[in-house]
Amino acid sequence: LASACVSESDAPDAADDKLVGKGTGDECVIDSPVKVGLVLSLTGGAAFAGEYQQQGLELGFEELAAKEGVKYEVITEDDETTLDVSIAATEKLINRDKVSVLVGPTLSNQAFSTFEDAQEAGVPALGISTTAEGITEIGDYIFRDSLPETEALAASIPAAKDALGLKSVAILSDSADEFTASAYTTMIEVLKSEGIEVVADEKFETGDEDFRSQLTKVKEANPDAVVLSALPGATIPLVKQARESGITAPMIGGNAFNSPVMIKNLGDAAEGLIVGGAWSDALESQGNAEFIAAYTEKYDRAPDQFAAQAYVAAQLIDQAVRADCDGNREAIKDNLGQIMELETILGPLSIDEEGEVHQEPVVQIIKDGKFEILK
Ligand code: 1QQ
Repeated sequence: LASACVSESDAPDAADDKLVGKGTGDECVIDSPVKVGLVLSLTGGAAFAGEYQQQGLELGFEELAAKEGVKYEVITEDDETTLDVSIAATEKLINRDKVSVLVGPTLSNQAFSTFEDAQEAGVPALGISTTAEGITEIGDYIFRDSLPETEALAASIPAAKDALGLKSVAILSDSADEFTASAYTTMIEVLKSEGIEVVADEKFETGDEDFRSQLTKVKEANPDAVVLSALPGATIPLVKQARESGITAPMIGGNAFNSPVMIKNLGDAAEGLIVGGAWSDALESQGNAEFIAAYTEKYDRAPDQFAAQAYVAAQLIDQAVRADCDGNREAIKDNLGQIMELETILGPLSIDEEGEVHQEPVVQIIKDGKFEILK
């Protein structure tokens, strides 16, 4: 039985012939533009990341437009940080626009549904910020260039342990979101293997605004640090209320912390926050300085990790298209799973046949209002 709202289009690769070109690699020439569909949270709770992603992708595809031979038509949909809208946007891009490849959605929470639909329709989908465990297991059409939380936390928690001499922590986690719930499971595993005791383990739900009852328990437990699994909507009031209630312990966060939005909104309360991630402006990776300069010039603000991962997505798609000089869904799917040690602004990056990304994590700490590399 076909899924309720997404069925494979009657002529999935209607423009097949036109999307197969002559030559390979840099000499590749494809006559029709390759259609790329973006599903991003441009409004709502995850817009803190979605806006940076849109700009990173725009810059990436703009630079590709200057290269000969392959043109891209980018179609952008805002999923409003809502599951229903994300599903409908994905369906439109697949069936109406007949895109060759999807990028996004912003949140794992949406991806666990929309990637199922992409898989069923046979459309390759590239996650750029979806970090939950199990994303790429959805199927062979699903890829990501976003370092999974299992890797990021496996780097950040030991680094925090070394830097702070951690023996005990309190965990505060959002149990309603797929990404934060998944990250929670990883945190428990990593803390256990590091021999760090969990002295308080408190839950809340996406949208909660008052964390005082949980924070009272955290304060009583007197941990060496607080580990947080939350989206920014909760993180900002939560960290503020923690500091107001007299909790001074350092905080360790997940992928949602890799954002200047945290620093802007938390001010002094952001100091000392530790987070593992995929990118830093201090990373001496190939092209990073040029990327930062071009982005800052164009958008009048510095890029963040979400912009960097989005920018790399354009490069990965171009690599996959040019590999066989073929802009169709099947060719992109086959070649995205064979990216080997590509030099990117995230450092050397590979994507394996399972669609999983491999790269070095970076652990950062917020000091004097700026991200600094801890490890
Ligand atoms: C996910 C995430 C979010 C924090 C991205 C904005 O990592 O949902 O997987």
